[in-house]
Amino acid sequence: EVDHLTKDDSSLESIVRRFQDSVSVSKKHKFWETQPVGQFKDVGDTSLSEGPIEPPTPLSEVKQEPYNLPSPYEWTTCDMDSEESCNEVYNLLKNNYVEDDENMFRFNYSKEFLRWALHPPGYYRSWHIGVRAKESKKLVAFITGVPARIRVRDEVVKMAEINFLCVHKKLRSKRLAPVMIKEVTRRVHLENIWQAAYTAGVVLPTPITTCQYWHRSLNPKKLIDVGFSRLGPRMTMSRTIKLYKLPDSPATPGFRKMGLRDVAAVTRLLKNYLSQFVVAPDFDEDDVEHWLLPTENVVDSYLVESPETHEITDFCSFYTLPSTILGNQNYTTLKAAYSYYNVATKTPLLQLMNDALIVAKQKDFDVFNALDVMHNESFLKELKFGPGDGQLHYYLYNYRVRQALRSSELGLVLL
Ligand code: MYA
Repeated sequence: EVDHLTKDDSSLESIVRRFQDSVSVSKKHKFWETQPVGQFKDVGDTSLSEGPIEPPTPLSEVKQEPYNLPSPYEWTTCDMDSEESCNEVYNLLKNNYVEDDENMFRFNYSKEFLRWALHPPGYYRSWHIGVRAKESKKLVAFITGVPARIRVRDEVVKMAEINFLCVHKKLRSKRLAPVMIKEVTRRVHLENIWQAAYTAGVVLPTPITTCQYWHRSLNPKKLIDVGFSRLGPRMTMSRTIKLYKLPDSPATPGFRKMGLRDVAAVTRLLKNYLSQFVVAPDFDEDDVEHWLLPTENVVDSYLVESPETHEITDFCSFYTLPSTILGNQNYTTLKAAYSYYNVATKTPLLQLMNDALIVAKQKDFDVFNALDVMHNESFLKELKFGPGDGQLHYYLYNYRVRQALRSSELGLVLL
């Protein structure tokens, strides 16, 4: 599986993958060809206008019963407040979710993270969908949606963000995924929502943009030992450790953790910053409180409060997503921080992000990852990030964008 867990670029493999992606536009997509998404045949057709591909249908015309599953399986709604359901989901994903191209690492989203990701303001429990084996009652597949307002140019559109699509390894290639996608679509429609946003490591019809992950080593020795990165040419371990060394504490005066009292100021900063991107979330204070207020081992946010004026001028954040290291004698877990939303109005973005690296190092992360979205390109190389070996494609469902965006025109980070 090629998906959005990437590690340092290993050039031959990534050349092969880029070649495969370039021919994949001619591949048949028996399912995706039937869906209201931009089709490969329409790429470059400027007569097609931007916006919804299909109009909404009256709610009474939305199918009232769930789609049929193959007879050994049944639908279940996963209540993430229940310790037992949350454990089942956690274990399904821990053992069957996204791996890198070479199957060395697998995402290991924590239970606290899953609860946070699935319980934003206005969430629907009915959008947390599981599939069980009827006989054993074992959870064998999962898909989720959460509501979001996403702006595309001047239009704010109610959407579902679809994530955590997972089919047990033993049940792959049986066309379960299309049934799950249709079922989540049906349940989103029942709430009178007709658009969705999602990301995937695979090429499907048709990405609105394609991003690359970049990785900044914080614990280079471990990263090399577990095969996440390699010693560069003409580099020794001790030179490598020195190269990635960081100061013990942040440099910017007034740099501190975000608190509840900062929600209004951070919302203002973020709204203003995100308004420049073609596609970005439309966050209100409730969203900011949920998505950006620090939650231990889930999301970290820092800001700069001017020591003189007490004005809040800059903001940075990252989320915690460890990966299981598959088959290593010495280590079981890779601790990774993922850059989330960052806004610099006074402190240079480079300095702000260097401070983010410093606090991530203090918190014992092994690596800091960032996509080349928003203004991230301006600090990646200088702060010694290296390009990853996989790509992340962004998609919208039932919404056409006239032309693919540059990754720097995207203001959206999905978990
Ligand atoms: S991305 C993360 C996806 N998960 C993983 O990579 C975990 C490991 N892999 C698996 O668990 C399975 O391989 C999955 C596929 C479940 C991915 N997004 O059942 P199949 C198409 C969309 O025989 P399996 C995330 O969570 C594939 O092209 N479609 O295959 C966002 C083919 O269709 P077509 C995908 O390998 C998810 C069909 O499925 C993906 O057993 C967003 C094959 O089905 C993928 N990542 O299972 C979902 N992978 O023939 C879309 C394969 O046409 C949401 N496929 O090429 C759309 C919006 C819905 C809401 C709308 C509301 C209005």
